Amino acid sequence: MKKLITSSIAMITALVAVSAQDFGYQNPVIPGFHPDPSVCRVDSDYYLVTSSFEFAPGVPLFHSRDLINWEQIGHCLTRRSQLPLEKSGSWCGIYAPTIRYHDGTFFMVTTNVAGGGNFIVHTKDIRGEWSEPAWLKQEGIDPSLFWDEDGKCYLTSNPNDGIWLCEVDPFTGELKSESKLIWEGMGGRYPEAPHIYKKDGWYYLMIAEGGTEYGHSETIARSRRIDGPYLGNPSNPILTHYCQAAENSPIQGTGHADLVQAHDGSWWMVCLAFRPVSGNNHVMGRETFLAPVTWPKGGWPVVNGNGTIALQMDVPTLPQRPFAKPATTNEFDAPLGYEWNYLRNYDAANYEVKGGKLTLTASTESIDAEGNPTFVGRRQENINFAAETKVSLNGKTEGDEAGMSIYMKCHTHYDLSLVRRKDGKAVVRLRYRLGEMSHVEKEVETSGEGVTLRIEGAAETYTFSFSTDGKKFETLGRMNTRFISSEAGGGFTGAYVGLFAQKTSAKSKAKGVFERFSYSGK
Ligand code: 6LW
Repeated sequence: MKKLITSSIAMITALVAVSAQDFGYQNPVIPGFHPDPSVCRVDSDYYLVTSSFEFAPGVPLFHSRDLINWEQIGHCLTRRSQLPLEKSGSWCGIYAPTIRYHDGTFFMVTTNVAGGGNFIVHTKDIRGEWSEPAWLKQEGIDPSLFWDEDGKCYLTSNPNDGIWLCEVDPFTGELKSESKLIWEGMGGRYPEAPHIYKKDGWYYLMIAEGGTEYGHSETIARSRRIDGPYLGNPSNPILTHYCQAAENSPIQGTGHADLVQAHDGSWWMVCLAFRPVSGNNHVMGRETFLAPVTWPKGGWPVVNGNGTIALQMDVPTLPQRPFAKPATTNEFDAPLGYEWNYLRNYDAANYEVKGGKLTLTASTESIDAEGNPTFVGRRQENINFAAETKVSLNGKTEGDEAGMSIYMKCHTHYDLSLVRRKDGKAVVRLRYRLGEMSHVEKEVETSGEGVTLRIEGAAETYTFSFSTDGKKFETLGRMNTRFISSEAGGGFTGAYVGLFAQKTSAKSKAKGVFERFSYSGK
């Protein structure tokens, strides 16, 4: 009897310990275009970075206290000297970063493809500015850093379709040893995203294979010496949705992962994946997901039991510590938050937030080209959402334009805008740019003053409508999500809801005046 009572008490205690707050979470943990996540821990604080390609500032930086709830606290690359993006389209610019903390300093290593290659920046103040780049001579993408117990720092990246290692000075970028090929993976194409971890006397080398698409997977090897030989895990891959168990999963393309040991000793993995919306198409780019990992002493890590993940994760978690939810409406009464991004080497003088208005000075560089248009946008984070803004077109020259766009990349976007026509009239216009095709779907005459534009997103379509009194909306058209998907348009990025202003005449002084902006996921 005594035994029964004792075990009942133990059971109740266990149930209380795993309270609602320590169990279950929703994937993706960072929704919207946030690929190539890398994570590090400082005591019970976690920091995560993702890639940013042609967008500026570069490398979004997040903070969490439970690995589930993330708050953006800035960007690592905020200055032109750290982020030359003149040649960057959505296949180029800033690729996969790695973040690490060593001896009181944070390090972030990444690649500027077509803009100088691999480099490291560092800071002691995670909420402050990062250093100037220390450029690295080892090529390949997806650089990562690892400090061994003797204090030596090692760089890995993937030149020539293999994982190469060398010793590096993380402050100067000087390579202190010859680069050595240490693993070529399990035979999947594109061995990349290497990270080294040390545990129980083994060096573990985890990489991604298969490319960032449906065959994406995560594999792992280990060695007693940092420079190999590395032997693959017989149970590879440790994460993939390219398998029968995940054939019908709403999550696909899992891979490009990083591991972290939490402050309670548990292991976790962050990885990228995408959510196909209509058939085999995804529009939000690759997003950041979280999975629990069991890693027995002397053994191999196992990701969420069977190497797959779900949207609803019914697993024990760290004590959950959410942040306040961001407001859905921006009244433009404060500087734009970190969720707003610009394109390439944007001209800051073209953007003004003042007196409840965002004023965009139109540029002759159009959002259809890989230049520096006047564009500022935030990510589409939900399959179903509504975005709204009120805009006036301040310009009387033919070709003046200001509006809101579903922007995937310069050759892939749907635009709902106010445009000044040749006859001097202002119209609200729905247009698409899809590859070589540019087409005006519909135009309706308006005053060009105080027009509310609305875009609603759903799995299959975007619906574009406008209102002149803010109450009665007229639908201009519906566009298929499929045509702007990564599968159709290419590129490494994901959909933004963007505000823009452009002009065709250099003499025009056109501006787009936006009075508020709202985005809400459904
Ligand atoms: C990333 C690499 C990848 O650097 O895509 O195919 C690149 N996988 O790991 C851009 O995200």
